[in-house]
Amino acid sequence: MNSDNKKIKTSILLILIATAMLIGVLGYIFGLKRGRAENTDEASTEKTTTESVTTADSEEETEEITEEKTTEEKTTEAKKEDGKEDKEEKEDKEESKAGEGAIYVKVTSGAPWEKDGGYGFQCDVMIKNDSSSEYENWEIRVAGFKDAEIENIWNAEYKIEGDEIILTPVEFNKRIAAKSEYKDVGMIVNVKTKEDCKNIAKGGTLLVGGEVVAEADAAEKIREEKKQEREAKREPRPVEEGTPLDNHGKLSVKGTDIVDKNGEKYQLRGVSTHGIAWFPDYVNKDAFQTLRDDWGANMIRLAMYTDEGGGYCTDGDKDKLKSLVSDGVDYATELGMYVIIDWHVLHDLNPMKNVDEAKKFFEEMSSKYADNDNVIYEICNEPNGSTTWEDIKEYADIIIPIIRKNDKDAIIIVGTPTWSQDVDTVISDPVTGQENIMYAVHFYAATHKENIRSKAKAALDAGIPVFISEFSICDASGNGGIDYDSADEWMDFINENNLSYSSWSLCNKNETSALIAPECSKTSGWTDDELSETGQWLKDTISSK
Ligand code: IDC
Repeated sequence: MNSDNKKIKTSILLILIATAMLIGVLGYIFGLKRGRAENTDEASTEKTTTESVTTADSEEETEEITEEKTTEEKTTEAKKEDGKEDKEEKEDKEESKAGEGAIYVKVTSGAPWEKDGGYGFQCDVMIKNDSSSEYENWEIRVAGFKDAEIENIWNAEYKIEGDEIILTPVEFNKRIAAKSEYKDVGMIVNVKTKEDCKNIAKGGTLLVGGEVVAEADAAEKIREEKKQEREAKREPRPVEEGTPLDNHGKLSVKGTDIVDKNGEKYQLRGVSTHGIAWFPDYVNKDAFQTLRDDWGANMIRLAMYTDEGGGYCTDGDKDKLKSLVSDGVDYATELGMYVIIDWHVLHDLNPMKNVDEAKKFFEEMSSKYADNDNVIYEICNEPNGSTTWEDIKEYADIIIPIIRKNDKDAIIIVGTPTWSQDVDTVISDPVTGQENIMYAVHFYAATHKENIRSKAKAALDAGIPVFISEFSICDASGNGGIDYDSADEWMDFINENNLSYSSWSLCNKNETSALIAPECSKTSGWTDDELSETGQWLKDTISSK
């Protein structure tokens, strides 16, 4: 019995020990699990931040992130001072830094081609993972596919659900590794109408495990939103019966306004050619007619470079250039449009450099067009370099009397220093003893903003008439991104002050300011799809109030 009791006691003891050990082990495992769970929470917080970076349309979100960094930087600095920055903390910091990147998805669709009575286009999808997290089992949803046919697809599986196509990985791209990029997912899509092309594949959403982690390329979305905003607030300009010239006749300057033959305020809204030496094909009657009838433009500016390669005062063919100007004026006249003859000073910096050629040119032009009510002379596009208003005025005082000898009252636009940005320099010393003189302000909305508007405002307040004879909505190089907000601010300013404007430039050069899409070779009769993004914006802008 005794030995039995001993056995029982030993067994109980063993059971107790085992239970204690089990509790210990369970506790450990549970603790580990909790730790993991907390880590997962951290990871998902990190993902949310990543997402907000990705979809950050609002400046606030971006600012928040910058602020976080600053605090982190500050803490690091303080730690450095204390000499406390140990290895572990350093690792932590590196890890969170690495985690700051975002995951992006971009959906682009190429220009459509005609096919079997419908249209085909290529759609490319790119995923870029700048973060330190790895993603698995992704899917991308892209809208507009209800009636689309997928002719061919590469590096993804697909199914169409409702209006969306759902793209999922094939074997090799299941895992999106940290700091990686997949840009070889794409497809050939067939649709029935041009309208379908407009509504398909405009953005998309990336999901991982059913959760949205990124919205497609924000730029594309913003562009669409802006277009819709414009369309919503757009009040179409009534189509004029008869031509602008028939209705408004000879223009003159009254105060800071252009007024028409009836003394009513009038606004010229037009398009500038690129250099006519380089893009002569756009000087054609059909092109001007398209701009008049489809866009509602009432003016064309003929830009003739003076000092660049092919320019009038360098190696350009003077007769050919003059006959292009003459053709341009004729087409505008036949169509009842106003026309600016622009002596496109740029590389010459100071208009005095080629003043002798300018004298001959404007003598010839003004005697030829003395009786035209629609011709406007722009005597120096953009003086720049160290050219001062005094230099320009010296030039204007030579050229204006030459024009006036023949053409008593045409509007003459005088350029201003610093690429026609410094119109405020005119205030203290404008051209005197002459009527119908205006001063150029040029802007490129992504570069020039309130700093230039305030100069224009100062000039207007001082009674100096301003003409926006050249502008675009990209940056000053004529290229780069479009700044729609700045463009809106400029258009409000322009309309509030009844300023006339013409936009750079009528050509299909592969630069943002070109109004025609680079792949379109037509020189008139463009459909909206054949316009560049700037062209579409300008058309919407001119054709609305
Ligand atoms: C640019 C053209 C570009 C051309 C260049 C030549 O867009 O294709 O190669 O001239 O120098 C201006 C000028 C205008 C510029 C334009 C964009 O009046 O001639 O055109 N710009 O840089 N002023 C500000 C911008």
